[in-house]
Amino acid sequence: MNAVLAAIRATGMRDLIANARALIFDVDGTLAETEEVHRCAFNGAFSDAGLDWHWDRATYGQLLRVAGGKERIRAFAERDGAPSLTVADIAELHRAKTAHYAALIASGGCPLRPGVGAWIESARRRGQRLAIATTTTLGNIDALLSVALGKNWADLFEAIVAGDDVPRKKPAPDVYVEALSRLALEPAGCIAIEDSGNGLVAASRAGIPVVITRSAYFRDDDWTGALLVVDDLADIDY
Ligand code: XBP
Ligand code: MG
Repeated sequence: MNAVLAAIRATGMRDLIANARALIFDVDGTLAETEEVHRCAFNGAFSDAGLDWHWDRATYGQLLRVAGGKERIRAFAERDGAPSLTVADIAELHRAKTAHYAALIASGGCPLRPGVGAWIESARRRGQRLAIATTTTLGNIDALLSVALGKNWADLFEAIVAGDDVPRKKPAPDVYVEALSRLALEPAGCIAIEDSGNGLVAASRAGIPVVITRSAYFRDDDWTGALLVVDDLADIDY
């Protein structure tokens, strides 16, 4: 057994996770490392629209502090001094981006991160309830999980809350509050699994204990208040 695993077992965290009433998963960066696919999808939409925009990794890493693709485009447009984009323009750009994302996922897929499949399987064995609370769209979740978990992926999750289902995106708690409402559960008995500082704040504001699985774009975020921080869910066998 590796040292991380032994330490986690010693802390009793493993039992805490195993006994949680529900596990509420974030999607991007948590279930799979999707942000590079999102970045390529944004650039594909900009190119199709004849915009001379190209988000490299450094730029995208900064823009990722803004949750939501439409909000991210707006933030960049304003930074880039292109205020002429209307709400409809941005919505159209985001629709095109979402189509690119689905095509990229369908053509190459994006595998689940290490340990995610095992956690879902363990939860099912235990009869533990599962939910999703994400900033992205239901279409993007379907594109990703249809490949990663099969066409009946949605049957695994009792509640699936996407970014546009609620008034405010992360770090606001809205998606987590809505997920708890649909599960009819109190926050303290659940566990949220997240990869970003925004996600940690969102779940914490909803009163849910958070396990952080660090992802490529958010490795050095502030994890103050997290129950546990690991590199991968595979570090915790429960
Ligand atoms: C991460 C996000 C999303 C994605 C892009 O969501 O902030 O905006 O980067 O997807 P999560 P959209 O809460 O799952 O980490 O373009 O559909 O917003
Ligand atoms: Mg995330």
